[in-house]
Amino acid sequence: SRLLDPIITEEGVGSNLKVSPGDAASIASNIKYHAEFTPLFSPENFAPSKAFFATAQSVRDALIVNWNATYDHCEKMNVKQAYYLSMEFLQGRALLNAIGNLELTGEYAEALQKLGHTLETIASQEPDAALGNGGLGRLASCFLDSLATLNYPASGYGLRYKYGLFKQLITKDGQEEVAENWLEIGNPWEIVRNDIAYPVKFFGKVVTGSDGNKNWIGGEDILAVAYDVPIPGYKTKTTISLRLWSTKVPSDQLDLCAFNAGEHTKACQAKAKAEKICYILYPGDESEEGKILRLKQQYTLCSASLQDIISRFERRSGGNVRWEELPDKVAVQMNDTHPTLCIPELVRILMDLKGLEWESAWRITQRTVAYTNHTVLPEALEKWSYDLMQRLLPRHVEIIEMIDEQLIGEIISEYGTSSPEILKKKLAAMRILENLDLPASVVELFAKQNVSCVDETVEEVDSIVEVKTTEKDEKETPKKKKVVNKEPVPLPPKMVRMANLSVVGGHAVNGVAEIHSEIVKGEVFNDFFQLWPKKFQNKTNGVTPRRWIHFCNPDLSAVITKWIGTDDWVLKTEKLAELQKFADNKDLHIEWTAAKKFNKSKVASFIKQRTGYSVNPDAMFDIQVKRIHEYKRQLLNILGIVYRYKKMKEMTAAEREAKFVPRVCMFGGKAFATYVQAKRIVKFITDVGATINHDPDIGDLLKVIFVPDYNVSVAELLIPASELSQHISTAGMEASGTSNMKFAMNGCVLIGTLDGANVEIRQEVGDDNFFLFGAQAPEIAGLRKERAEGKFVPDPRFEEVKKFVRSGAFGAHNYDELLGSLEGNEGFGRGDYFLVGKDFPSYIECQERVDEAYRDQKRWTKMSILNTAGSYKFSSDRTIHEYAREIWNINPLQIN
Ligand code: HBZ
Repeated sequence: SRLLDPIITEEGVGSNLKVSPGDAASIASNIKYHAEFTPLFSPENFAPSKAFFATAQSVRDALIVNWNATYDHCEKMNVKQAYYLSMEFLQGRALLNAIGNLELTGEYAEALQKLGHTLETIASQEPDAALGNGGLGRLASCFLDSLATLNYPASGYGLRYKYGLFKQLITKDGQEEVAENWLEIGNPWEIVRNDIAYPVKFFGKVVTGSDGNKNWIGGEDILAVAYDVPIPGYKTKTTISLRLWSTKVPSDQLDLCAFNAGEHTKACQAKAKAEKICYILYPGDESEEGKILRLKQQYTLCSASLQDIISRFERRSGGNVRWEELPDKVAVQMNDTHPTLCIPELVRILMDLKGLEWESAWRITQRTVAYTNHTVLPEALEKWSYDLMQRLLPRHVEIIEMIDEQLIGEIISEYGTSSPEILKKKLAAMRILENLDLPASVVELFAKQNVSCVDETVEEVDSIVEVKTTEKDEKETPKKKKVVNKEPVPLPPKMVRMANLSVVGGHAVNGVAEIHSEIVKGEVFNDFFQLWPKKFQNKTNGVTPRRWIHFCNPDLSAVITKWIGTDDWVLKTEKLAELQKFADNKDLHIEWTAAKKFNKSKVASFIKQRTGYSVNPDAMFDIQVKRIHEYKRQLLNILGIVYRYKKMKEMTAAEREAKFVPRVCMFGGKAFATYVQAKRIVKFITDVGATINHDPDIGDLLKVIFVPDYNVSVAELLIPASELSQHISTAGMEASGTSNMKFAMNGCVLIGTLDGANVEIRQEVGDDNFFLFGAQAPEIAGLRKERAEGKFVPDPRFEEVKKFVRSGAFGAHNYDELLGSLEGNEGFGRGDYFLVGKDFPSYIECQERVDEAYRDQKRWTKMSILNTAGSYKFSSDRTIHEYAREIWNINPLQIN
């Protein structure tokens, strides 16, 4: 078995310098060795970028030993293993994390010093691995860190995108996107495994053999090749794998005749087609081509990973494969619906390739797979066109039809046929296939009872059309609008509902914070919850305390360790609670504020260098960093700032200084490239900043900074320096949020709504240490209705702010479309779906309470300490233990 999976590297073979031993001198010589023996690099050419590469390779040597040992041990023990399937892993940089986990930070710093560099400069050379969009991808990366640290037998599967998330430039027009070629200098962490490659098919057709077996033939064939990345645990040998698939054409498919005849483009067509699958993270999917590409990506991930998992299972079964035991050895976790094709793919492999009957294939699949939901926004629940999917994956659609039929049977047996109207509603809500004919038996049943099979709500004269809240974006909340449609009503499109398929095909479904899991049960999947209440669980998200406090905030970590008396808290975060008893201690206050101040000064220099603005590190650092989205309400934040600015302008200098605490308000985050309204918000923030930051009346009292190109590395810098952070989504819309946890851990006080994990954070840190405002989730539907009926009376301060913006205070730009989103339904009005106007008064009043609290630095420092002390629940170690026990049924496996 050693030959099949373990990692054999070329560089180290036969060299006694292969593995970094623990002291600085040998580390330095190992780094030099790599610099010398890597093409293009030499010890003479020891510029920082080369030094980074050689350093990373020397770290990788050390990791490989543990990596192989971990793999061998799992192979030998043949225990149940978890596989985390995700289209996104937002890894960020790896160097400091790896040497920190190996406990070699000091030694590496010293070694690099001997070579004329600082560890900090060398680490900053590493490009961020940004194979994700935001919270969902970063959660996957935190989970890998915890899995390795806690010695769980597990690994991650994803795609190796050549271009990750775009680089964001901020120009006078707002956000501009530029492709980020993160692999340009090569990736020292990955190992290409040409020995591990699986065929993946698209299109083609299904034929039934003489034995009755289904064969999927023809179409396009590609190969998925494994690239392995080591994930070291903290203070443990366990080093697990992140296996990323890259696509290529099978070698026999180069059209040699065409090539030799000079038709080079034609000859390379198949190659280009195969390779483009892994070209970019989240290709735009408005066009048909874009949709096909995204679906190809999803299927590649599912198919290659499952083939890999199955072949490992077969190998470890040693010639005695008992398929019923697959769920005793394998747990597959689907990170949202993007890997849902795992379900029909596993059924296909079991039935068509391994010869199982439908019943057992289906039972095994259900016991193996589980699904995590990350959103309640209905428009983000993935659906695919049935016709498109049937073309691309004809056999999978047949299997999905079988699953749908089985589900229909279960619904009928649960609800009976005595109330056909209820049954009809249940079928419409729960079926996987939307707008597809019911099986003949059900049609007959309804016919007998005189119930129409057609959904009358769609047949009514006025058809319902979906009006997107912005011109293009798919992911936004559509508003239903009635329009008179004289044309014959087109047939509603046939769709495959991936979320329903995930709920039906998985044995567990979980939300990512308590409030979110309740909404999942009570609203999003309520019909399924009624049918299978035991399937539904909550797993509140968490973040790794290694990256998100210990490594990114070494100064505060040292203070914590000193006061708790041990650095155990990095693994046992419940020990952070011990800080509570020192929350009033003067000496701790001095050390705590000094650490924060140091981090703030670093951020001030960074801001100067990135934006040209000078900010005062003594001002309050108020930060909102996250994807730009209307529901996250960056607009509420910036309008609050505009209100503050207007009030300042109306006062004398003395009044201003007496009333307001100096603040640096920072924003960061990327808008989806086609999300027009989000891009308008970015532009507006930068316009407001350009005015305020140059206003001599205001000086250091208020600065507004948009930090360009927010990513994991920028977060690692900003979060430790933050004092107030904003998590102000419309209640009920943010599934969890995870940056809120990182901020709290780093002693930042939160201002927020009762949404996502804010609810639990507030519970843990205490009501007095959290600034709460805004409408609550159960009120939201009623408030929207009130607005739609024209009954909402906006606060005069909200009207005042909009008027001020429209008066040209921030330039002559026309903000009608932006501000219209917050107003009625006429003209640019879009009805303020996210209730910015409703929450505005309570938000600005809450901000006044923030100022008051900050003025009392003793009180503020205490709040800061109590946030760190109360954040222990939000370690991803806790989350992973819960998944392991309650969903995966796996146990830690310590290697010696
Ligand atoms: O997942 C986020 C949630 O918004 C956030 O509340 C939660 O904390 C986090 C982790 O559970 N969701 C995302 O980040 N979602 C995506 O990035 C996404 C990506 C591709 C899609 C849809 C959503 O097609």
